Amino acid sequence: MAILDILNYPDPRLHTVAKPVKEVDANIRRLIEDMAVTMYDAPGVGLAATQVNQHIQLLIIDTSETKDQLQVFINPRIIEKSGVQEYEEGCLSVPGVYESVTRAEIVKVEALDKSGKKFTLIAEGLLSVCIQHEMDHLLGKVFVEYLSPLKRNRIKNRMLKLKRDR
Ligand code: GNR
Ligand code: NI
Repeated sequence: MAILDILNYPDPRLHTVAKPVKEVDANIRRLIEDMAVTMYDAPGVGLAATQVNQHIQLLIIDTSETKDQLQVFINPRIIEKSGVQEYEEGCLSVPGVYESVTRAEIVKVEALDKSGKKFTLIAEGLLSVCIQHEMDHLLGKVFVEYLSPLKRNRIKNRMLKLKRDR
């Protein structure tokens, strides 16, 4: 098990569109393990493969209080969504930034689990937000792209300055 490096905004690799996973094999299972320790270490409630520079359709989420309820989504598809909710979002790729984003309230998702078995899930609240946030990563989209250009530029410049000063 290894803690992986997380790409930081505005790294252009965060805008890569992820490809479908062809087979849930030992390599994928090792990546899931490494992503899980990386997410729990950060700590975060979700992580997309894109953020660890692996451009495949894989994301993990654990919104439980006890941090022992890992959910794995491979090749996820949103097949229904309804309502709207606003949530103060953060992102491990944009450390220290929390901004309100409007998304669907409820999503119905179809995906493969870590054994390659298809499942369907209806999610609301933080889990729904997380699924949408992580699926955006797989499309090469970071949550700050929902903000105004002014806010986004301020965040971009702050991130670049942080990187310079490191
Ligand atoms: O840890 C995370 N917290 C969070 C809070 C509100 C909305 C979305 C998230 S996801 C984020 C981890 C992350 O960056 N996943 O891509
Ligand atoms: Ni994120």
